[in-house]
Amino acid sequence: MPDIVFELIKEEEQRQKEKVGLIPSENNISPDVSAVLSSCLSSKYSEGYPGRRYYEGNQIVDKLENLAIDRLKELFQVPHANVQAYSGSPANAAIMFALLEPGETLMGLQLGAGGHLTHGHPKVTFSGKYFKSVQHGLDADDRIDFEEMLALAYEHRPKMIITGTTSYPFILDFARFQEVADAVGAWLVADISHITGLIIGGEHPSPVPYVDVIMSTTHKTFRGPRGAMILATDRGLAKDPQLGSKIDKAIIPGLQGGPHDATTAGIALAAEEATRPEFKTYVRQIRKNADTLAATLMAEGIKLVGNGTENHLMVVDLTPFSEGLGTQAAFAMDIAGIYANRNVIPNEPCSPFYPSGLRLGTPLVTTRGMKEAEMEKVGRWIARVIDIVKGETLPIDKKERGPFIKTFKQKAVTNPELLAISEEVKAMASQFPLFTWGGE
Ligand code: DSN
Repeated sequence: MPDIVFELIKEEEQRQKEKVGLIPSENNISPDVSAVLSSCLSSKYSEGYPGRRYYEGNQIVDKLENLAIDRLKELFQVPHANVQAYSGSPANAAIMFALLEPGETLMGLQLGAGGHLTHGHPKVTFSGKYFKSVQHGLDADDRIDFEEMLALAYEHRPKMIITGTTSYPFILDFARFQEVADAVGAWLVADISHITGLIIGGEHPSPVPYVDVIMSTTHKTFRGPRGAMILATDRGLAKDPQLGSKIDKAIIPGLQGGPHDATTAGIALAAEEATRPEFKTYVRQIRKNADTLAATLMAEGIKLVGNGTENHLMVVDLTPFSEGLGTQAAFAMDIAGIYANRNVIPNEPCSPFYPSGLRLGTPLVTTRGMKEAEMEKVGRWIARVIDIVKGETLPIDKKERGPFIKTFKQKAVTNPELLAISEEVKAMASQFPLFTWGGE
């Protein structure tokens, strides 16, 4: 009799097949990468780096790690790559550990403006607690305010500026970040986790000529296993020839123990997959799907931050209906078969826990083989869900919010209109496999 774990995995697979996943940071890996992840490599220990391990028996693992490193160096045209960080947050911690002393100044984009927790979010994160954090924001058009950023940089003289976003729907202008960093002599780090695949596929400009260090998770648009890469550029090594070695030492012995060798091999394979012509087609389709979804939502009267998207994601601004509607809308969408995440909007009027927005992205649905026609349907379903929940206004009294959401959820799970949409979504989504090369 199979263990309950296998039953639950089957259930999860069914859930993924029947629903439409719009979380912009999620993607499905190829069957080959999946096979690598469950291979014998996951049993090995290999602390250290190729050729200098603390454990024996790493002859093959050394070859695999060198392969991953060489493929990434070739793909991004950079002189140094590290593939051992367990994921994006530890990788950002390693870069800071390598280049900053505790108490030195770090600058990053505010979380509410589309930045990431590890980019110096104050008080609650290591990046905001152990370093002096300066956070920059957006202009009146919800785009990065480079004038404000430059003024803050002159005032606070950060030793490191980290660029990168998790809910910013526009192209990042790395040349402008470089101008700010150079004006104050700061290290410039680009966290491209969300847009790596777009960069490889030519749908977003590359940061390589402009920045010193690049960090990316490997499981978002890169479509590999859950992990991270840290790359040092020629520009970075020209500033400090020890940059690569400082990053490697920050990973081990600085922060981590043994690397996850199956992940390393999966990154090597994903790097090869990303060189194939079909990856370019896939990435182009991510963009087409994002444009179509954005256009459909706006045609249905739904407001988007920045009135659209220039990348793989968009942020719905629900404030024309009600402030703090994100939780209700995201929950109701899930009941209707479309899962995404609630998100803050620029100048969030409510709170990060009860935000006023939704974040939607197209990398995963594009991997499943969905195209413009499906995005139009998905956009119309989302509009119907929002229409159903738009009157579910969050109480002003903070004490009443928890009980209100609890009651709302109890009602939503049996809401016949949401359940009717979920049947339509299921009929459509079930026709698509979990993985295709996408866009062909
Ligand atoms: N969890 C990632 C995202 O959803 O964007 C960032 O860490």
